[in-house]
Amino acid sequence: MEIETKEFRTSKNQTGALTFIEGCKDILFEINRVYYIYDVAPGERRGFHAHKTLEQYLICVHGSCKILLDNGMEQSTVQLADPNEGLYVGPGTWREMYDFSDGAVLLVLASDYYTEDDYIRDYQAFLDYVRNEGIR
Ligand code: T46
Repeated sequence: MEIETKEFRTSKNQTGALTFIEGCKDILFEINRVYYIYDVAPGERRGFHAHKTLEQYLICVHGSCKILLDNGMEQSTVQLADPNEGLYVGPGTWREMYDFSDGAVLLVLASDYYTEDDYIRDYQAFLDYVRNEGIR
């Protein structure tokens, strides 16, 4: 399946690095929520859901982690290990996050507020959803 990553603009010099992300320029959806995942214990796996409408960019701003994406027909795995790389995850995509390195921080820019109604947390329900909605 097609994976959409984006390299955000970064200023680097001898004093360090600074990555910047601007609404409407770098991210085409309106950013309504930011959250971050950290302190993930070794071997833990998170996610196991899809969203009906939510769009997100996932950025591992410290350390590394892997993301499994599944569109109901195909799966792909991406390693995020660069703080200026964003992975787009759109609606109708099952995701699992795993292999978090020690101290990893996964930052997420989301198009909407949190609502449990937007989640599909059962894999068979996800398969039915993408087939019925004609997403894939
Ligand atoms: C996603 C992946 C990448 C809130 O109350 N507000 C929030 O904004 C979020 C994101 C979560 N929560 C609550 C819901 C659960 O009781 O925090 C708890 C943990 O959430 P969840 O188990 O959904 O976390 P992950 O890491 O499995 O998934 C999260 C996002 O929920 C999800 O949208 O795409 O990160």
